[in-house]
Amino acid sequence: MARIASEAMRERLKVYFIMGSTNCKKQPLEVLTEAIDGGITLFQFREKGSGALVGEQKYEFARQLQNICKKRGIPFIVNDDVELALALDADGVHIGQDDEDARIVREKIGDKILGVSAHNLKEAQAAIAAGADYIGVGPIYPTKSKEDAKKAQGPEIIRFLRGQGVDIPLVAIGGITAENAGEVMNAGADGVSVISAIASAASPFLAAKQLVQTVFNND
Ligand code: 3NM
Repeated sequence: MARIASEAMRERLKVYFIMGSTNCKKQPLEVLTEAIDGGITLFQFREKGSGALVGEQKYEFARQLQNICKKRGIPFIVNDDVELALALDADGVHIGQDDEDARIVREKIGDKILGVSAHNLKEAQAAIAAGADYIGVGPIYPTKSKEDAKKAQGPEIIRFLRGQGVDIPLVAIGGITAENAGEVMNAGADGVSVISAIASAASPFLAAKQLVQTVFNND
């Protein structure tokens, strides 16, 4: 299998849902199913925070989520845990700046999708050089979903990176909702990624659908 083409990656990033067991109000498998029904284009399994599953339980939970994604044709990305991604033969891995070096992860995962979080131009350029397929840029707005989140930078960070010639597929993250997704897209993002806007919604289906409508209308 070859590396994902840039244009296909941009399409997949449009509405990127991220979730783990600690983020959900309802049964997580139901939340993911509703999000897919609502039109999400990519999924990331991110099992973090207090009460997060570990070991065999984490593996089993990931496998169940992956099965749902497989049935519905949604690529399944694993946050941080390269060994889990390889064990499950996931579609890709997403790593942050504090995780394993992106070059080493690229070597380990071959042609699978590699996403890297970047917060400034230097990190974005390093991620590109290391072989990232996309970068995640954030936090755009204040977020409660990440314990060690940095200061919110606003959509301007995306406009700045694009202005500096960063043309890799780029997804924005942090505090994004259906209300502010339009301005994030207008700033030059290929898509938005969200945890709470979908995982904490009373109706993950409706929440995903609203995001999809906003993002595709602002494309
Ligand atoms: N990474 P919500 S912000 C997982 O800035 C994550 O890199 C961020 O959750 C970064 O959509 C974030 O609920 C949390 O704000 C996003």
